[in-house]
Amino acid sequence: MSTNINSSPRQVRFAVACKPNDDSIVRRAATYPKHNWDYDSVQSLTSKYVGEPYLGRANKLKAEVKVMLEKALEPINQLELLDTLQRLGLAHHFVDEAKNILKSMFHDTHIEDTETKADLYATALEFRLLRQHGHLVPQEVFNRFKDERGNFRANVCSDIKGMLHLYEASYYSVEGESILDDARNFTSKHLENYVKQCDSNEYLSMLVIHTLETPLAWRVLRFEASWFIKLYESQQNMEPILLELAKLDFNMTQATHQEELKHSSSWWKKTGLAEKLDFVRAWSMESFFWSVGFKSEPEFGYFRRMMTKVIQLTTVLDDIYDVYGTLNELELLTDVIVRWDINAMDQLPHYMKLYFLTLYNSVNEMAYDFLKDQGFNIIPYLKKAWAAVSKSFLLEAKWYHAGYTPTLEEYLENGWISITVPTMLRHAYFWVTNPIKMEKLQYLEEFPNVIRWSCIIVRLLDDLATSSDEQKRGDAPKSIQCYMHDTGASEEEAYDHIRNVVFETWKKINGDRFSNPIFFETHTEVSLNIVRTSQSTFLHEEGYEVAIPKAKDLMRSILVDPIN
Ligand code: 0FV
Ligand code: MN
Ligand code: MN
Ligand code: MN
Ligand code: MN
Repeated sequence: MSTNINSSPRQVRFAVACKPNDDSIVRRAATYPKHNWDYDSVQSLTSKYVGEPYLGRANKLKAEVKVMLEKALEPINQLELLDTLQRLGLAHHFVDEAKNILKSMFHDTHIEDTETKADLYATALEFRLLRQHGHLVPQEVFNRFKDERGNFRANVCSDIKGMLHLYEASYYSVEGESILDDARNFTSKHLENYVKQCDSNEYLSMLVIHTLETPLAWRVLRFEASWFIKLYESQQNMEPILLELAKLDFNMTQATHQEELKHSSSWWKKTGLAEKLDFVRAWSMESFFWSVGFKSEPEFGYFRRMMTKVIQLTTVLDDIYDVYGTLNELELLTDVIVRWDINAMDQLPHYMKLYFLTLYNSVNEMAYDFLKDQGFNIIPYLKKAWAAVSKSFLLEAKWYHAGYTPTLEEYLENGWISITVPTMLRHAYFWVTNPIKMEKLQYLEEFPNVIRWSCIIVRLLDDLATSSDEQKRGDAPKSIQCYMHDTGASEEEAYDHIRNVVFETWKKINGDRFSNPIFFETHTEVSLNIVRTSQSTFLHEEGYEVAIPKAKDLMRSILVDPIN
């Protein structure tokens, strides 16, 4: 079959319609590792942590924790409590309390207050929590720990706990903050040395190792909880009330997730796409797991069930464009998706018909739910999301077939869409907002910076993790290759450059925290959690072979095993 990109859609359509099962077509193949979560074991998941008396007990414990927060004697005790609640996965139950405590702390402590006696640990912890909640504490609070020449003092190095918290704090930097850049370089060097000679079974060493792997600012708190609860339990001065609440809350939430997962896995099985399109990544359990990373609280079950469909359907679509489809077929599919027209479907090859009708039915059903609940037709918005992602996929396919390497800038203009995050976020708005607001919808349609930056980071992380496999299999050049082509840099330099762009883009996001009111809205939180889900789970630079076994363990701990 010819792959002339200039043929008119009508001619192409005719050619394909006449030869729906042309065996002479040479197709690429991808060897994605299999995941093997079998349907029956997913369906048989059960948990006892449902309903009373667990609910009653959890509410009682929550009330006790509120009293603890009020009664904490010193600011440092309050800060530690807030930090622990976060890591135990409980922060979302105490949002108002945290807000009030930190607000009054920000008014009390002062910037010019160089007389403060707070040590590095307390200063860094306060700095991190205040910044996280949108209070712009100046980086200069760390000048006290430097000597006249501007270097961190030698005695600081022996304070591992302080160093650890300074390192975590440095991930809240905005562009141009050199004190925090220095702090990160300085602490990471020392902490890495410390790790080489420490006892890796001790509480503090375990925290350091964990943090160097991924800082807290880049972690999904729900995923952090399963790890931290066990560590917390081993600590001498742990608070039994917190431990009990953390376990209970974790297990109750897991029970809710399990029921949703069963729905998602039934939906996927019913589509039949895994058997009919055997070249695709059938990752419905992973898709569900990612949706947990995006928003994990029990009351967002509808969000997760629908988001799973969106993720699984974009993944299949991506495989059609990157692996299986011929350019002619892809032009046809793009045309049908853009038109969102069931009548145009007959012109597609059989496998694309199966895909398109699944997509069409699934998305229209979501729109129907919304019409029923909020009386507003969102099909125009949803179909636009699918049109945009298909067009971005098609452009990459054209680049591949033409052997064309875009500039990094040209690549990213398209790549932030082809990573599929904008499609997810366009749907997400309707599932986390009730009632929706037209002005906000209009505003989000333009993709405000903080959202666009999130998409760019996920694209770059994906390229760092997957582009070497993609280039071997045959795929359009990704950011690494574009940068090498632009600048003549080596592969290693290109990886470094892209990692650095990720870092700088996070700084831009951090900057918005202090100036943009949308920062603390649920939709933006989802957007940042998409970045964190990518960062702390499936995108490993060593590729899927490393990422998948690791993710599998994490998935078990979040979705399958309760904490005893
Ligand atoms: C990326 O696939 C990937 F793993 C997908 C589609 C899932 C997205 C999930 C999240 C953002 C949480 P691949 O590397 O094939 O994508 P590209 O765009 O490089 O083809
Ligand atoms: Mn909870
Ligand atoms: Mn792909
Ligand atoms: Mn792709
Ligand atoms: Mn990729």
